Amino acid sequence: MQVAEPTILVDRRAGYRIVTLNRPDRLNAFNEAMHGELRGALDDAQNDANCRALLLTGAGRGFCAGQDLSDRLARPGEQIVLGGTLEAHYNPLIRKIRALPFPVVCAVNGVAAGAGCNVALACDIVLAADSATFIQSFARIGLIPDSGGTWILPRLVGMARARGLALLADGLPASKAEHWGLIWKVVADGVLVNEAEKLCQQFAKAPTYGLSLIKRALDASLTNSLDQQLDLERDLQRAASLSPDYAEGVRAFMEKRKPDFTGAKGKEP
Ligand code: T3D
Repeated sequence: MQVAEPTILVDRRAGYRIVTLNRPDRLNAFNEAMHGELRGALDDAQNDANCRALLLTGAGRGFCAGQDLSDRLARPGEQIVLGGTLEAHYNPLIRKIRALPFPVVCAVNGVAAGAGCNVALACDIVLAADSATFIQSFARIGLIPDSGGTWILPRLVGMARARGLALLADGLPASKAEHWGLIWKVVADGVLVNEAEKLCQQFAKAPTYGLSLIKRALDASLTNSLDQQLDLERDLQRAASLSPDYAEGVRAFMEKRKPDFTGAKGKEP
């Protein structure tokens, strides 16, 4: 009996995990198995108290080409109706990435198309190899940008560019993606994973609980009024100040040494 290749590879490192989408002959397009294995990998990372960052990347020459279209080819007389798969797979995935209580670094190693592009953009820090491209390819097959695309694009690059990307569905080279503010940084192809790992190593020693609150505050700011956001900052800053890392950060500053953060959440006094 032939054993199926895992569609997700997980590499455990000190303080972080590397999760690799592993269907390289399909440019890591999503099928049901990959959704399930990715969900499991993200849950495991969240349940591991020693995991303080996650690096998401793709095997082979692409990052992810979105939905595997070979699973969407209608037979004569059959109609493929979408909506349910977003509810079951893509929407929970995007929500999960945004809610993970540590930074998610995406290393976009090649083409990121369709939902693959929007999964990358849901991550906290997006690094891209010089040769990578970002494509909102949905309109090429009569669909709309999903996996949060219609929400994140205008927020990252403004409405004019969001409309161009979504309606024209042209590939955006990594250098232009950086210039437009779609991603954090472009790096040379050969150093991509190394650079992404350096960030994860930094995050593995960071005040993780505080970083999780930063993620929450920034996400909430996208819909909150200033008044609501000031109230939220008050509440989250209170929570941050209860963490042992805050006391350690101040102590280390006063003692002119590097802080030794545990990443832990604090307790009510
Ligand atoms: O359906 C739902 O559940 C709703 C959710 C939808 C979310 C979505 O993501 S919809 C959008 C789906 N994705 C696409 O439309 C992208 C399709 N792919 C492409 O347009 C191109 O492959 C790329 C622009 C990404 C890259 O082009 P290129 O020329 O570098 O590579 P290629 O030759 O097209 O692809 C290489 C192989 O990967 C090729 O297989 P082969 O000929 O070597 O056997 C190709 O068929 C395969 N591949 C690439 N993308 C997909 C795919 N196979 C299945 N599904 C794909 N999405």
